[in-house]
Amino acid sequence: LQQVPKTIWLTGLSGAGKSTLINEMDKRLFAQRKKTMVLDGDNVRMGLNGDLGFRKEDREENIRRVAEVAKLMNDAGIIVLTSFISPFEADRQKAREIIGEDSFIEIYVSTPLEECEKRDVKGLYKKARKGKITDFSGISSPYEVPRNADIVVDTSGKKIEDCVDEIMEQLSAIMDE
Ligand code: GGZ
Repeated sequence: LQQVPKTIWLTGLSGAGKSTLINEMDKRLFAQRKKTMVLDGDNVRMGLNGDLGFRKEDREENIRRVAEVAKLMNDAGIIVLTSFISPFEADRQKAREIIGEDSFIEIYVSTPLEECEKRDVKGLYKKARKGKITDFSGISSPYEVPRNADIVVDTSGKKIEDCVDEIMEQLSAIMDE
């Protein structure tokens, strides 16, 4: 019997390492001949969710649409990897309900704010501190720490390959259950 494909849902602050992790995970799954799709701000907020910003209601709608798309893709046999801050517990819970409890795997990328802000790859934290960007997660908008995460990973001071080794090991245990 073919197992139902999962959605692997990454949540965490901007700069926590979600996209880097997910792209490496995608490569590993591809090497295992798995059919995958990555959903992230770059391919979703530009198109499908181009009408949405970063107010609470916009994030809620962002996450709801992503969850609906992930569900459709899972139904088509594709493993979905998502990389969104998804800062609100209620929105993540709703995504879990849409996708289905048995298909939803939540990974909390727990890299602390101080480390994300130190990295500040895109200079967004600096702008947020100056008030040039409003509603910025961790600064001027909340990030609610996940209570139901299946896997937790902090990327501070670690090689990405090592983080992904850990994740893949835990994932295969969960997916073989
Ligand atoms: C948070 C923002 C904001 C605000 C722009 N708050 O590091 P990035 O740049 O590439 O990832 C962040 C991305 C967050 O979009 P998500 O769709 O993941 O957010 S959510 O799940 O909460 O809907 C950041 C950029 O967009 N960005 N303004 N105000 N991140």
